[in-house]
Amino acid sequence: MSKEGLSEEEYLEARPGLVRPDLDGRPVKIYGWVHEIRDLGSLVFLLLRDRTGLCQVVFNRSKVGEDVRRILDSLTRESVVKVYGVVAVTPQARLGIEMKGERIELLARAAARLPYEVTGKVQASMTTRLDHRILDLRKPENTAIFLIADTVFDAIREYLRGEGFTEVRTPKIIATATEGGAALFRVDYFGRTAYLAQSPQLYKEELVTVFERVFEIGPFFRAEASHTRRHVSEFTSVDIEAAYMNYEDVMQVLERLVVHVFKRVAEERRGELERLGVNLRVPRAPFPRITYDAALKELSEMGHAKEWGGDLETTDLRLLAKKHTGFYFITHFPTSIKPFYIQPCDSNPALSESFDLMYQWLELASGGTRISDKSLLVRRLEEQGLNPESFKHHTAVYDYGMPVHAGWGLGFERLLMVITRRTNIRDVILFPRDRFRLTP
Ligand code: AMO
Repeated sequence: MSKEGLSEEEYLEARPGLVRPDLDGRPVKIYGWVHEIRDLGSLVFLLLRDRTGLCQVVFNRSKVGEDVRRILDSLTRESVVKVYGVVAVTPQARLGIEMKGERIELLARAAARLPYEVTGKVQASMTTRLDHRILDLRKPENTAIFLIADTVFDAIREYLRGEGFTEVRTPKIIATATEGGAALFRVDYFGRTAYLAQSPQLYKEELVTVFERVFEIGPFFRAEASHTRRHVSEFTSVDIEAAYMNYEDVMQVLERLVVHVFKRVAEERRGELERLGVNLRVPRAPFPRITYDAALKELSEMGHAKEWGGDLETTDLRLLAKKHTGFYFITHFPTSIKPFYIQPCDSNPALSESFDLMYQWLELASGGTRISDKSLLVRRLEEQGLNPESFKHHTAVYDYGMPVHAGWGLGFERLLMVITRRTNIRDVILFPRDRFRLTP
């Protein structure tokens, strides 16, 4: 049956990835980018793409008008078109379904020669991919990563709000370092030296004296000299801080949050996970916990004895990951390798009420109970060679009623790497910034 002559309203508005068998026989109209063109002379196959996925449209040259043929003859990949046609379940087609094209409108023409192959038929290096990131992001599997990210953001907010946390924004231009001075970016701030914030640490602690439970999802900056697959200069941190909680309480918030995020992604992003070839298994809380001391013992049993007191290096973590294949916590790090604000254990002040959340060998988060006693905080600043005077605005808050509190910072992109099974953090950042990359 020819559908020619149908009015605009008679075509159902559809999306390329949502042209499904239930629409069989229906006249539909879709917008999309031209992903591929296969011209067989009498038949022209277009693959149209938008964020929902791909749809094949087949035009029979002998059955369409001269205006349609003219557009098809000069069509370029990545042009934006609107296509009208009838859905047909077609078992022999790659996607099992296609549209029999009737009309096409050219909405935006793309250049005939593009600097990058969106179909992914040509393997591209990470450098080439990032140089042409907008085109790279159009690859269906890359689009899928960021659709999943959108759900992760939403699930994090939903979970934390449900637990009584208030979302806050803290300054990104600051006067003093919180996580150690080496990794700071300097900014010329009207003739004074300022820095880009590495973490909302001190602000989030201060804010528990107002809101009790706060969280922030925001960009933070680290002048990382090391060029690795898990470090960038600008990353997104999910931070929480809660009054009347200790490290164990906030570890529970963290593991439940991770489970909630995985559940929502598994439920709502099935198509995107499929595009990525990921079979997402929702982890179960509680996650295993091992102490720093136990980790050293495990390492020693693996023939890799380590002196007590040093940080766990990548080689150590890779060894631990042989045994710890999912999420797990490492707790009670030596106080000396933790930031000044972390609470030493009462029973043994050489150890601290601290933890890292790990996935295999990747560190995802760190946190702990914070010092809530002013004199101890000042002493810890001094012990770490920091000048308490530079922190006077912060330490003053401890004179205004500072409850016990705890919190953590979770690397959003690292969590996204685990969910999407990407091994390079640059894959999960729209426009990554690292030591060698400032554009695009
Ligand atoms: P930390 O410095 O461990 O802790 O950072 C917290 C988490 O942020 C992520 N992260 C990074 N991700 C990508 N690139 C980087 N350069 C980078 N640096 C850190 C990691 C890391 O586990 N204030 C404390 C948190 C707290 O105690 O609340 C802090 O910033 O996933």
